Amino acid sequence: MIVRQLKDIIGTKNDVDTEGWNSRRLLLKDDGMGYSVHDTIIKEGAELPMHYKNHLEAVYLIEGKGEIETVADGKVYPLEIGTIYALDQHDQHVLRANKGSHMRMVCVFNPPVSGREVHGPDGAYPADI
Ligand code: 9YT
Repeated sequence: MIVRQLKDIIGTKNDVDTEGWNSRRLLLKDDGMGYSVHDTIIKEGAELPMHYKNHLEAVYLIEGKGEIETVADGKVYPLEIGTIYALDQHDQHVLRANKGSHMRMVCVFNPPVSGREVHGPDGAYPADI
């Protein structure tokens, strides 16, 4: 069994901090679960265009407020605590944290993230690295 605590991940290589988000990877590909689980902070006021062409991602909001826009149809969905969204169509999207509010989200990726990915110019993570 794997037992981990967020406090043991903070400040390690599995704590990935970028301009718009900070992803603490709780479970990764090498853990062998078939998915990865991340505790992610979307920073206050951030606007993040993303397109996970090679992954399915589900995201559950546990702190803060914001919105998500699906690029194909321009629909905007408010995000508040208790909202889950699942990018079941590999939906191209823009994630926004409200001004004055970060968002904290539990993210699950299938296939799992290895921890070595960076977003490409197209907003995707590469497949299976
Ligand atoms: C919610 C989201 O897509 N955030 C970007 C970072 C990503 N979740 C990651 O690698 O943890």
